[in-house]
Amino acid sequence: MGGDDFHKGVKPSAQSLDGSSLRILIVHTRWNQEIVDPLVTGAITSLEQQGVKRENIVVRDVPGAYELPGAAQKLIRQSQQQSNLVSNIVDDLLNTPKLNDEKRGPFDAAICVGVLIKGSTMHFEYIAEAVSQGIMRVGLETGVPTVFGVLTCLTDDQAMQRAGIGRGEDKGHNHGLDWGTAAVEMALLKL
Ligand code: DLZ
Repeated sequence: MGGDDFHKGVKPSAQSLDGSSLRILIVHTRWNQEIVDPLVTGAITSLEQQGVKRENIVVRDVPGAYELPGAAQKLIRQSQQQSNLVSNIVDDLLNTPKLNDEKRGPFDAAICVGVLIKGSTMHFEYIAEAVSQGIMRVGLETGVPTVFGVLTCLTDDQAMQRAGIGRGEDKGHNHGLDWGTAAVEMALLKL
């Protein structure tokens, strides 16, 4: 490990990823929004690179990271109660304008995006623990892969580097790009 051939971070999947049939949820925080925004943009960019149509990416925001698991679970459950067929019939009856390829129905994956930055109290530890456990539970309990897109950083600079907006010459790497790819890979996972 650590030699020239060491690949830091995630290696691309050997599986070919075609996200063109997928519907993806992104829930992000408004806390630390200057850092969250590029992460969300990164996630959307990589979803689109894997073929997900922009109209099938639903983006919602919540106040802070603590709210991410509850919001993701609520929106996923709502989507699981929507049927493509019924929504289409209702849309037709109400004459609701609809984008061409827009899908309805259950989300195939979700991405929770937030940035926790350690302060001088224990708040960070409590929120980070609750949010990471909460997001894991959402995925397992709903059966919808839910990506942990939450940075847990000790400084602003660490967070900015991981959003690709570092202050120095090296802007770092936007982890949102990896989260979009992870969502598509997990949504398409099968035997
Ligand atoms: C309260 C709080 C603090 C101190 N720090 C952050 C943070 O760094 N990132 C974040 O997303 N949210 C933070 N919050 C807000 C909590 O996540 C939550 O929104 C409030 O405690 C209300 O439940």
